[in-house]
Amino acid sequence: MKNLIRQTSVVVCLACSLLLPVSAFAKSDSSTALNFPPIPAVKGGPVNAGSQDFTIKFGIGLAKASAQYRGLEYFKKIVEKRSNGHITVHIFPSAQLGDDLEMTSALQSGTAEMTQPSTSPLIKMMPELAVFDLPFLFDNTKQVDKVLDGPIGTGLLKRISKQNNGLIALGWAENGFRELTDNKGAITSPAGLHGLKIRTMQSPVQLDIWKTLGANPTPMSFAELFTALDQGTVDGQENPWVTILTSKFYEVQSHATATRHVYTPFITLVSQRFWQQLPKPYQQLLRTASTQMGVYERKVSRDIDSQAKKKLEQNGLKITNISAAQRAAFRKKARPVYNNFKSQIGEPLFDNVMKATGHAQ
Ligand code: TK8
Repeated sequence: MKNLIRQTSVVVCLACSLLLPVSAFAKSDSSTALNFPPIPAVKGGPVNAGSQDFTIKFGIGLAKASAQYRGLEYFKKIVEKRSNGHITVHIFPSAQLGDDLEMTSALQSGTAEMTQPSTSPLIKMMPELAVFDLPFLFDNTKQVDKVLDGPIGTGLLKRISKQNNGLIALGWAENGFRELTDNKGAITSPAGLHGLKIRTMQSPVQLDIWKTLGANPTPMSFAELFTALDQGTVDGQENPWVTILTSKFYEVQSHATATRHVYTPFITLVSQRFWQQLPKPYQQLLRTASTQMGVYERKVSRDIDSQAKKKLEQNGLKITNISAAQRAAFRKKARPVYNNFKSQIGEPLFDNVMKATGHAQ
C-alpha cells in the first residue's frame, strides 16, 4: 500500500513538475536535497590502448542521492574521457544488481565488473578487514586518512588483490561514521539498548559489538533493511547520517543518537577476470580513477555529513547528542570486542592501527 502511495505521488509530482515553474519543483524537493561540492575536472590526457571496447557494470548499494553515487559519477567521467570512449561505465545504484555480498560474488564469477561495498560484509572472505569494524577506533577523519592512504591502507589493498579470490582492490572511499537510529526512544547509555532488536551488517565484529553492548542484534543485508524497519522486524539500525537520509530511514525511525561508534570505509573492487582482459594502460587508468574518486567522494561525504543530520531533524527524526562522558561509557562497555578479534586481524596490523589511531594498548 505504502509503495502504491509512493508510486502514485511520484507520478503526480512528475505531472505537476511539467506544469509548475522550476522553482516550485525545487522547493518541494528541498527537504532532503544536499549541497554537493562540484565534480572536479578530469586531469590528464588520453590513454591509448588499442581499439578494443570495454563495458563496466558498476553496482552499489546506496541511492542516487548519496556521496557514493556522486563519486562514481566522477569515476565514470574520468574513465570514459581518458579512454576516448573505449571504456563505458554503467552505474547501478540502490542494489539494483544485488547487495554488497551478491555484487562481490558477481565480480568473482565475472557477471559484473566493479562494485564498492562496505568492508564489513567482506570480513569472512578477508579476515584482516575486521580491523575497521572495531568500535570507537577512529575519533576523526584525519586519523582515517592516515590509515587508509598510508602504508596500512595500501598494504591491505595489495594483500587483498594477491589473495587470488577473483577480486582486485583498487582503492578506498567512505561510507562514514555510523550513528544509531531506533523506534523506541532516546538512547543515551548501553542500558538503553537492553533488548533492542537492532539490524547489524553481516559482520561477526558488528554482531559482537551489539551483543556486548546488551542489544539484540540480527545480521541482515542492507537491501532488506528499509522493509525490516517498516514492518517492525527490527527496532533500530546504525549507519552514517548521509546513508540514513538518502535511504529514507527517517520515514520508519523516530529517534537517533549521535554515537559515531564505527567508521566504515568503502572498498573499490574490480573483477579479476575482467582485469586480466584489460590492457595494462587501462588497468593503470582504473587505478588512478579509483584513487581520484576516493579523494573526491570522501570530500563529498564529509561536506554533507552535518547537512544530512540537519535535514533528518527537519524531517522529524529526534536526534540526541551524547556527551563525551556518555560516549566513553559506550566505548568502555564495547572494549572486550578488541581482544575477541585481535588474533584474526593479526598482530602487526592490529598494533600498527592502534599506534596510528593513538590507542594505547
Ligand atoms: C550499502 C551498504 C551500507 C552499509 C550497511 O551497500 O550495510 O549498513 O552501511 O552502506 O554498504
